[in-house]
Amino acid sequence: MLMLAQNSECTSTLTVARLAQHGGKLIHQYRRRCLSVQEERSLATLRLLPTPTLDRKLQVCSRSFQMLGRTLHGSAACHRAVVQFKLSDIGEGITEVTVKEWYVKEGDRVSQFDSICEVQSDKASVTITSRYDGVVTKLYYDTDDIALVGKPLVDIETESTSDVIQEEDVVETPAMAREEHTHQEIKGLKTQATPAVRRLAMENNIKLSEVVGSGKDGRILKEDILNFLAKQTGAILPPSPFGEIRTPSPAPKPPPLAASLRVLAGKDVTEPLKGFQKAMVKSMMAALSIPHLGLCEQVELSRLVALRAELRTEARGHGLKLSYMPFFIKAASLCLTRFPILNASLDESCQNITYKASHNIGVAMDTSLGLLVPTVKNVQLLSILEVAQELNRLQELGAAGQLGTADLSGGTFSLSNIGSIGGTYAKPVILPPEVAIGALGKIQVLPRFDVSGHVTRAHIMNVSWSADHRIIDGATMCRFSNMWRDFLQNPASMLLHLK
Ligand code: CAO
Repeated sequence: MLMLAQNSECTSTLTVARLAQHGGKLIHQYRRRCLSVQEERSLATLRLLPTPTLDRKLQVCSRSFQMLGRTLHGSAACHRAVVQFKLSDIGEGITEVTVKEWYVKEGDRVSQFDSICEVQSDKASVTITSRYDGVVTKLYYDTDDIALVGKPLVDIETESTSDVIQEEDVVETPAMAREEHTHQEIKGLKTQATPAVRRLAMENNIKLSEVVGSGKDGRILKEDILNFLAKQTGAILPPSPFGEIRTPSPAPKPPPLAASLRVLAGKDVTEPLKGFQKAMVKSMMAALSIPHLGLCEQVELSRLVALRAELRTEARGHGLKLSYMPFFIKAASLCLTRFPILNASLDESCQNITYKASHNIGVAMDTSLGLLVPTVKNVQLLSILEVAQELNRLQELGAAGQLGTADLSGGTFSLSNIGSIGGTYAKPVILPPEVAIGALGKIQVLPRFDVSGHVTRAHIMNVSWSADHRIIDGATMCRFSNMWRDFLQNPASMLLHLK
């Protein structure tokens, strides 16, 4: 009771307007809940029932109330400041991005980790999230504008304490987010939360491992702590005032209909190259400087077709789609172990070759944003099922237009399965700094002679290899191709080499 009285005193120092704005409803509900626990306690005492549970509830309730009082009191005391939220360095030499979509408008409230906008660099699509609680007062760009790294993106009028204001602006991709926030190892699991959220949890004796994070990648937010407390006390929290702009996952982007419609209407349309198109220009111009060696081969995949049919049900049991790609990728990795020069890079002055230890196999992917090449990392360490799992993940991200820089960089060798769309032959272009790539055509049922000279049905796929002829000769490419073909024609033989 004494604690409640102190807290009531504390809240009375807040102005009515502030209360309305910052959670008067919340306080009211907590107060009501705490009082009802108190009433429950009195009733229990009257009925001579044991009260330890109620006492605990009351303690927890008081703690939450104290915490709320502190938070709101702090808010009342702090001054408002406008923070210019700048677009930070995304890395990889990126200096500008295209603003694809705003998730906020001027006047919207944001809290930490709310998505502000989606931008597209020439390497990846990146979600920018807020590090501040406050109100967005200015957007510096319109959709489709080019935003410059280091320049202001939005202004946010903050209502937080000064230690938050001093924090650096943040640009976040799913992968970078993991580095940006502090981690806590708990029984092999990592919990993600900002120091402020951790402090809140600590002050209320809450173990982060017991809280389910509702932020991106399971990150624990301030609200999760409040909800956790509410569950302990039985209080009902009001809906988040920031709920309407919480982390929207961008829907697959429709094709740019406007331009094509205008073309259909008989008008020429000229528009600037942006994002991934720009990146394609850059990497393909760089590829032009590579003398390409080409080699084509036919692969008889009847055994693989039968094997996949057998294994896909089991993969489905693991919640995975098992296509042919994981076999193609794993076979390529086994061959790269034998032919490391195909998993290498040549420096710009053509003086040094670097043989890469990791087999990071890029997979050309037809995504909602166009052609991208995410990489399955360290294939040499993965089982076929693990490759399938990673490919499934990348495909899901690709379909949602959410592939980040980490998934799109670091490739050491590539495969392009144009056959999944229906192409029979292709002439793949090497993606520098890689030195080789394979294009896979569609698997067709065609007549072939068996060993006794009888015509049989066979599943045939064309594969076309391109290699950097400055460092790779035709014989090496051909031996690699033979080995890859043999693994897939007799997939059981891969077993002997799997670790
Ligand atoms: N021949 C016949 N069928 C094929 C096939 C092929 N070469 N490749 C895939 N398939 C089948 C799959 O087995 C799957 O069938 P089921 O539903 O029966 O399993 C179906 O086609 C769809 O496969 P998928 O495309 O979802 O998955 P995947 O692992 O085979 O391919 C990916 C993944 C990312 C390579 C593919 O989706 C893709 O984007 N391909 C286009 C690549 C591209 O654009 N290349 C050009 C680059 S240069 O501009």
